[in-house]
Amino acid sequence: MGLQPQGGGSGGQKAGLCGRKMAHARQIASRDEYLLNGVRIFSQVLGLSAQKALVQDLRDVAQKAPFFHPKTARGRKMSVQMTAAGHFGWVSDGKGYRYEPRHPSGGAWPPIPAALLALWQEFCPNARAPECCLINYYGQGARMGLHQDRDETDFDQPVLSLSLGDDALFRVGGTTRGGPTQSHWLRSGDVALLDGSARLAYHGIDRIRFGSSDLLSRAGRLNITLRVVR
Ligand code: MD3
Ligand code: FE
Repeated sequence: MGLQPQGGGSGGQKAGLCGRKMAHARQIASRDEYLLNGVRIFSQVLGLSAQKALVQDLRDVAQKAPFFHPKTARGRKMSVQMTAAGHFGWVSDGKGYRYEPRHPSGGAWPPIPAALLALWQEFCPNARAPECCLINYYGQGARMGLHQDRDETDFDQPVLSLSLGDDALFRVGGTTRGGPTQSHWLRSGDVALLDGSARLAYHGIDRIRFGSSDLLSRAGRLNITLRVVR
């Protein structure tokens, strides 16, 4: 699979909700690659059986390291639930945002599932090994506001994202707040690669089409991000 943008296709504006103009991602290959403000999206990388196997791996992770609701900087509960695998997980509590070698309950995080390490090898062959596999769960009404990921040390290392379960409206802007954004529906099995200048792009999840997929036993969406954090 070619990882370089392949050109072609033209940008377009479509009327979004409330008649507002919504900028859509530019399709950069015949069918399966999109570019949103430098974020590359590879659609349908994982087939159904690979997705099902991964969901089981993630269930095993969540059994050892249960999901929790992190707190926002203002001390409110985030709507997204999180857990992690690998040497570090991301935690957010009264002491702020940071990567920690232990789950809030005190135990080490479980190892990163092998299938995810293989995906990292395929998409990020020149990067260091991932040290964190962050797992986000979006239930009904959960969303994630526009933010940058800056708690890692080396922004030259990529972040790889995998979507599982319900469709999600993903939004990407530039590296400063308030600029134009582009949106794209992520589906189960899609991969997003965040590297280069896009590594520090503002991004978020506006909404979930709750119940759109039956991959998970309860409706909702899982997003997996693999990260180098030190
Ligand atoms: C663009 N997660 O965990 S994944 C996050 O779908 C996060 O759960 C969203 O934003 C989710 O921090 C979006 C795609 C993603 C992940 C990391 C990025 C896009 C990114 C880092 C830099 C730029
Ligand atoms: Fe993020």
